[in-house]
Amino acid sequence: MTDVTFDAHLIDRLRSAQHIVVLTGAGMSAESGIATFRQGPSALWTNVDPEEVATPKAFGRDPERVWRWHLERRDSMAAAQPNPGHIALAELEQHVPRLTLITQNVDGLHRRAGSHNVIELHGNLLQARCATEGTIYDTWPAPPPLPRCPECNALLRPNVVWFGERLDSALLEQAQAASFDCDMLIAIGTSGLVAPAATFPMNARAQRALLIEINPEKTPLSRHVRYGFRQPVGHVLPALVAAAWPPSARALAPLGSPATIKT
Ligand code: BV8
Repeated sequence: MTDVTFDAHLIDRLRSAQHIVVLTGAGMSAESGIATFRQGPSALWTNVDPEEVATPKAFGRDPERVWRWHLERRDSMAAAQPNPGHIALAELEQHVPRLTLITQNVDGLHRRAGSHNVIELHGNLLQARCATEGTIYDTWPAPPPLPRCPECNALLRPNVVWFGERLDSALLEQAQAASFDCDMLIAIGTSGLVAPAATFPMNARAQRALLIEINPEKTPLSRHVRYGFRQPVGHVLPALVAAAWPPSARALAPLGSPATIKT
């Protein structure tokens, strides 16, 4: 992988940012061994139709199949570890006055890496929710064949947002407000195809925030960003944070000096 270089303007903007929004998608967790949705032979939607496993209708039609598909992903997420990209984001949060991390991912890895201000826009697959009362459970009885709510005996469902389902309105409002307020938005590991998450970078652009994308592939967002890094997040983000806030006790290089990190 080639060295990553960052120009002085980007480093200055990062160091002086007052509110950074970070939007992450499945690519953020790819280096933790968790499958993405749309890219390559192991991509989830290459091997199953989302209409069969990721909609309320699918759950009504065949809850056992929906649970089997989700439990397989949940087990891989529970076994996964945060990667250097997750860890760099947690470090970035410590350096800036305010960082809002909006994730489409349901693997819980941002919080496990130490990020605090995390909006889990599409829920958390390590939790289950009562399909009737909405009570959320961090643990639940193994599906015998289907897990049921200990309170009301209704079916439990994975605590994620399926296609065609509304997002939690409070989380959505929080994410939208952040995207209109930030002075920088970094989109990481998302194909930018799913609404309403895909609208946040455009909100940021509308109020002249600096747009950055970290994704080995181009996306519909790519033509709008000021800086596009076509490499894996685990390679780019730790280098970017180290370039802006060198880990040694050395005094920070004077503002305006370029930084190249050998990685
Ligand atoms: C709603 C559940 C309204 C959790 C998910 C027609 C046009 C436009 C919109 C629609 C439409 N028809 C329907 C809609 C709305 C629909 C939608 O947007 N559909 C799309 C597909 C067209 N949206 C919804 O249904 C949402 N709800 O709108 O409700 C409503 C109003 C009133 C009443 C009722 C309803 C709900 C959307 C949430 C769906 N749930 N997941 C889970 O199980 O995971 S979506 C799923 O795909 C993910 O959660 C994620 O959000 C989404 C996008 O995937 P990405 O995260 O971007 O992942 P992907 O694989 O696509 O891309 C990965 C990227 O990473 C790639 O670019 C790759 O290059 C890159 N990468 C790989 N490795 C790395 C890397 N990058 C960096 N480093 C690496 N190492």
